[in-house]
Amino acid sequence: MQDRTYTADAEPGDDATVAGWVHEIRDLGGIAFLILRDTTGKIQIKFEKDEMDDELVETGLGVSRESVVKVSGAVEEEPRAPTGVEVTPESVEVVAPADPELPLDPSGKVDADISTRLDNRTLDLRKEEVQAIFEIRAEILRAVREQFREFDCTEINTPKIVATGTEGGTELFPITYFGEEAFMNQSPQLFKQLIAGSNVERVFEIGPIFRAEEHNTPRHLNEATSIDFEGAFCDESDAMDVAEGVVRAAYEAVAENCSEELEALGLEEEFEVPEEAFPRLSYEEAIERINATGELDDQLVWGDDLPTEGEKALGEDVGSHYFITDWPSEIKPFYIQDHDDDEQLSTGFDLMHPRMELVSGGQREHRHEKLIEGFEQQGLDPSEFEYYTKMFKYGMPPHAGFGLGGERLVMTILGLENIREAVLFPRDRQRLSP
Ligand code: ATP
Ligand code: AMO
Repeated sequence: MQDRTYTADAEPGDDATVAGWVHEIRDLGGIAFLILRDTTGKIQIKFEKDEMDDELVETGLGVSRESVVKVSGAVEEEPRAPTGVEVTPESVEVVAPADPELPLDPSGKVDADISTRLDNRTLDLRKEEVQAIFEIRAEILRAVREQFREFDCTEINTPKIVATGTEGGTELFPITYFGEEAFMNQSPQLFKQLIAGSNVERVFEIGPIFRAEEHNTPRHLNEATSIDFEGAFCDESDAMDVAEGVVRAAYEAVAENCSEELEALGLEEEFEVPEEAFPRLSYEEAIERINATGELDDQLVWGDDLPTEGEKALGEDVGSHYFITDWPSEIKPFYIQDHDDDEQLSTGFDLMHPRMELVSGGQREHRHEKLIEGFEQQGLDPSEFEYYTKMFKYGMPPHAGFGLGGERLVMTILGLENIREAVLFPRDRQRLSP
């Protein structure tokens, strides 16, 4: 908008036009204040009833909360104003009135449940602390991109409409593609491998994944943002180094560039960048340590997947991010390579935050024959994946990679209770709009 000054830039001595939402009107009798809010903050507009044009006062004080107004006037220093300055208006224009009945109170004085908030995201985002989450999310994604570039990776975009699934454990969303059965992609897994096997070698992607998981938990979405890495001539240990580097870069960027947002969230004191290297525990050590906590009713035995309560107990025991390596081959997908000296043991790893899993990855099976065997062992028909497997006949280097859940990263960095807080318009079993 022309001729508009952000509230944060309005300096004493300026003649400014500010525009934004009516945050609050405080009428003290002879004097009244309209607090106007925009993306940069708030500013006080002063109305002295006896000294100002009646129509101007009526417009300025008669407007409903959350209406959009445009105010022109002189900016003056005023120590009693919340930001130390105030505007004495010469004109007030109501640009867009708001219905006095609001479904949600953006001033935050009245709490709203998550469902009401998600139904009215525009109003919800007018709250400073909600906006802060999404500013921080944007900063995290910027830092992650930059870190991948420092790791010599090329950003790629792979299709989201696909012919086959890859992540056996979760369900697919089917769609019809010109009369043929197709699916929403669960992971860029096969595509990122196909590109790592070209001269591009090191790639990353930040994009949506779709999983028809029927459970309703605070840490699962049906549409999530996956941060994927794949690198040729890498092994699982290299992939773990990249995952750790990317997660650390995200924390560092928040500490460096988001102090105002952390303050809005009340986290400025407690926020910490992880200092120590993330320890690497083998799966075997992990189950021993979980069993030793005594938190589970039934002891875990080799081959069990880790139950949520087990992950929680281990997270409390370790007290920081940590990796779990050397998982049993049978609970990792076909594309993960086994160790040469022990076929029961895979190169798969997870990176855990004390609260939950953040990353899965591993070294990939790059030998054509072994890959075909892996499909068969997992009950998949390799002929359906020929577009993928055939490239393993034309010079496929050893390679490794991982997938990091973007919302889980934001959620764990900020200590959010519910993953839906980290997505503007979450998709879950109950929610398809907005
Ligand atoms: P992946 O599915 O790739 O292994 P993930 O992080 O999604 O990664 P988990 O979070 O371990 O995997 O997903 C399965 C877990 O979800 C199980 O450990 C199970 O205990 C838990 N779970 C499933 N349904 C529910 C539910 N209704 N409430 C709480 N936890 C659940
Ligand atoms: P995985 O299935 O473990 O691995 O997914 C990787 C990471 O993505 C996040 N994630 C989710 N976040 C929110 N809601 C969901 N429903 C959801 N599902 C997954 C988690 C998880 O750790 N192809 C492999 C990765 C690889 O090996 O490169 C994969 O998709 O943070």
